[in-house]
Amino acid sequence: MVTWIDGAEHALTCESLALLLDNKIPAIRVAGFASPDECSAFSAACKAGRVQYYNVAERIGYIGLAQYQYRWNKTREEFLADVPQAQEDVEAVFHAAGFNPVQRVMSLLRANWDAPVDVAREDARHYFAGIIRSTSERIDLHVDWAPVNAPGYSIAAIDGQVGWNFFAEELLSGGHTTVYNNPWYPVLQPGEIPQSYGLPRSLTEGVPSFTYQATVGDLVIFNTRNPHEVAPGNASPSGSRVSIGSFAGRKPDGSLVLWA
Ligand SMILES: O=C(O)CCC(=O)C(=O)O
Ligand SMILES: [Fe+2]
Repeated sequence: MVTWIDGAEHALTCESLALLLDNKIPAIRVAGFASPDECSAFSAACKAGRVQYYNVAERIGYIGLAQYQYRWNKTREEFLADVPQAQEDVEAVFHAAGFNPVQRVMSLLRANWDAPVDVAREDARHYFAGIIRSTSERIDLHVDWAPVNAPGYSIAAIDGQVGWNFFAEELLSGGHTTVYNNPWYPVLQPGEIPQSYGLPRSLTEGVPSFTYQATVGDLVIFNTRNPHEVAPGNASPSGSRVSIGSFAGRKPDGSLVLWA
């Protein structure tokens, strides 16, 4: 059982990123990742973009795609075929906003990692990285762990997974994220991909937790193999919690691959 060595947010360094991938610290924050002007431009561009909705009870808007939407009913081929459209949809937002948060994150990671950092690939074909989300609803308790969620994909061959999110707009209240230090080791049935969303509270009982605020302009990174959830909140009439994020997994050769 890996335990956090402290309960603090850390600055981004090569050392802190390795500690986070090994689940030894709860989170990394890059304060002031984007300026206030960039945040308002990004948020406005998101709201004007091609927003879709997940098929979960809560109304969570998104632009782009998530690999885990394909895990049960769709093939890897269908996933890869949908990547260009998703890329087009987020690039329209980046263009309207005047900046590309995914490129900025990749530059930051490259400056703080000793091995290659790139978008994940399946042979020569790229995954999609950088899903935009807009909601004031809760995001239920879940884990994101590709070795279990994405068998048969190249991203399954990782030994650590973190997720980054940049927050372009925050709620008036609520909207904080809680991460529970209880890395996921589900009991697996052969050939079955288990449910990883709406997980039981037994996974969080008596478990150390860490809560972060989705502060505008900041980038926050945490280990997504831990169960985590986002609290609902109150938005102003046209307000929302607007974020963009992806996962980063560490391959056995030490390189980092990004996907959403
Ligand atoms: O929006 C957040 O704070 C976390 C979202 C999430 O579940 C993730 O990045 O894996
Ligand atoms: Fe997540």
